[in-house]
Amino acid sequence: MTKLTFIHAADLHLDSPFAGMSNIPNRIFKRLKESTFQSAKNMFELAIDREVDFMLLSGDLFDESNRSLKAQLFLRNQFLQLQSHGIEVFVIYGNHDHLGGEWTPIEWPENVHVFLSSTPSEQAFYRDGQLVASIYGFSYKERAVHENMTPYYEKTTDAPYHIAMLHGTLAGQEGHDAYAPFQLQQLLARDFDYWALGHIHKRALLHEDPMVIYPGNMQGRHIKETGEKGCYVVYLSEDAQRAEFMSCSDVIFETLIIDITHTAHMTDLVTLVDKKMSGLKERGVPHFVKIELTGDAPAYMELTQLEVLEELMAVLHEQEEDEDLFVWVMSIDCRTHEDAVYPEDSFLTELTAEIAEFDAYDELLSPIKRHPTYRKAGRAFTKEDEIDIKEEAQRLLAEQLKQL
Ligand SMILES: [Mn+2]
Repeated sequence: MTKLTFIHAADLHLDSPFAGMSNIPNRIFKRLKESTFQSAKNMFELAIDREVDFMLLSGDLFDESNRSLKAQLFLRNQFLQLQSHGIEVFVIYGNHDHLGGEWTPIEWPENVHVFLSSTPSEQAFYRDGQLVASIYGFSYKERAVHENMTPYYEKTTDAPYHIAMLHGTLAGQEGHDAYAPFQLQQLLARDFDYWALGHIHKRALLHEDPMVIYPGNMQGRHIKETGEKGCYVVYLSEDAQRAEFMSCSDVIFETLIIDITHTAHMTDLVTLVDKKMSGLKERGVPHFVKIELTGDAPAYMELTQLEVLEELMAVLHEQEEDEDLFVWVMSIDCRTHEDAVYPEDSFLTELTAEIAEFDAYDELLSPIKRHPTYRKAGRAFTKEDEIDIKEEAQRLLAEQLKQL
């Protein structure tokens, strides 16, 4: 049986606006704004480098359903590059780039195969005139697809390999819109050779034989999407299967947890923070970091006003002059000794429960939603946003309680 080599990626979210981060200086923001393109470029170069047979893009190639022209032209150019190297591309669209959106379409080159059906259909991959793989997939015809689509995946050819593409949610994943939900066992029961998933932004190898993989997104876009992001290079043969993760991130988000128990002065703390930041720089990739100071609060900290941390942040920002390699601090939080200082545990428990139950976002946001600025520039909150907001509220309330 022949061998197959391909790249599996998803959730490129090209041309993400990074709207919430536009307060950072222009030279830094520019790098961030281009990062969804650069990370994708890194992947396309990898495909050519590894001489893969084809590439699978499992949905959310575009961030917005109106698909910016910039993003489309970028992809077209990249696809043309692949074409000149004889590499084919198979594409499904997800909830972000669903087919119900309005955009000015451009033509894809002939090596690009898009699944436009709203239930899985088959497209063939030939090598030297021989059918080598059947690839199956569907695209979202509107933003929300709530149906479990796994029963519709059927092997319809006698190809040596059958590969399924699916943009959807593994049942029980918190914080993601539960589109096209499925259970792992349901996928396995379809008896495919590989499941190329998309939608969940954290990469995960759900199963090894056959491989079922979420590659995660290509580029972290906020502080919750930490670490290296990228794609998988997959090798299939009759008796072996292997998937290799390759980082493609152009910038990396990271949380730096720094234990300050043994610092005696503010200068020790600054030295410690500097050391951690230099460590990140050694990776050779720009970073955006959130710093959390933990441990037992040293004596000098008790006299330290929180504004000093703001000042420290400003000092750290001034050090970052190189726009090709920087560590940009987004926040410094002091979390020393946190759980010991809640005044009344039972009260806090009740408060936490109350927050967890809250779901009246629509009601709360309706005055804002009527505002013309929001209508022009705002976007709907996702489940993920709602969880973030809750967590932040919880943290702020706990901090307030500490001061009582
Ligand atoms: Mn998605």
